[in-house]
Amino acid sequence: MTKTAMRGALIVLEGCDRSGKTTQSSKLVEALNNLKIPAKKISFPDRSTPIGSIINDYLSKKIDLPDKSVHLLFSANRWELEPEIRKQIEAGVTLIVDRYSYSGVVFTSAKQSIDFEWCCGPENGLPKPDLVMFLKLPISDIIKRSGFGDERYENIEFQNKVDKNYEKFKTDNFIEVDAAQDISVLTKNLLEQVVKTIDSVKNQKLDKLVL
Ligand code: 2DT
Repeated sequence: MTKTAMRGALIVLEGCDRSGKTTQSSKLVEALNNLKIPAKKISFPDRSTPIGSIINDYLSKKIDLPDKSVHLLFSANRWELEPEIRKQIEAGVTLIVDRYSYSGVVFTSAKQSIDFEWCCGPENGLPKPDLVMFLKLPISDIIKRSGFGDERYENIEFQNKVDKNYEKFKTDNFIEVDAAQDISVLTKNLLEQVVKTIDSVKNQKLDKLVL
């Protein structure tokens, strides 16, 4: 990266299952590209890698794994993409990330007897998102959305715990957005935040995550 080049932003969408993250991240990339802003989408877990394939087997209940071991696999799945994330951001590409370290921590720590602090450890040092948008939807709405119940973790009791755990992350660059809005209105509102962030971080260094 030359001294004058501007970096892209690292933007994360978080929320409970079926809150609309995947739809919105695709729509955001499309909207940014329409504005001639280079942007790409990535998703965690990335099920296309060897580690991601084990995670996929675990989520689809083909295999069982000890809780701490699967937590470390989710984290390793992010670390295996870390060089690519840095490369893209430095090349001026904005990345819209569907789930990140926050999902890692809130899901594992919703399990019994797994300490929140322990869950944060392996995430520290990853690229720090410039903005995290938490798509908030009442659990009663989430369970009505199609597909809920097919994979591991997709039950009301667990999603309630996950929802509560997200509260622990609400700091300055972690904002909550009402996900019950009309899809295109929601995209417009998210896009506004993303464009503002891209502009405000373009000359800043990409930080390291500390949870
Ligand atoms: P998707 O339905 O979004 O593919 O997520 N999960 C995800 C974790 O437990 N730890 C993590 O680090 C990540 C990224 C959340 C699949 C499920 O995997 C959970 C739901």
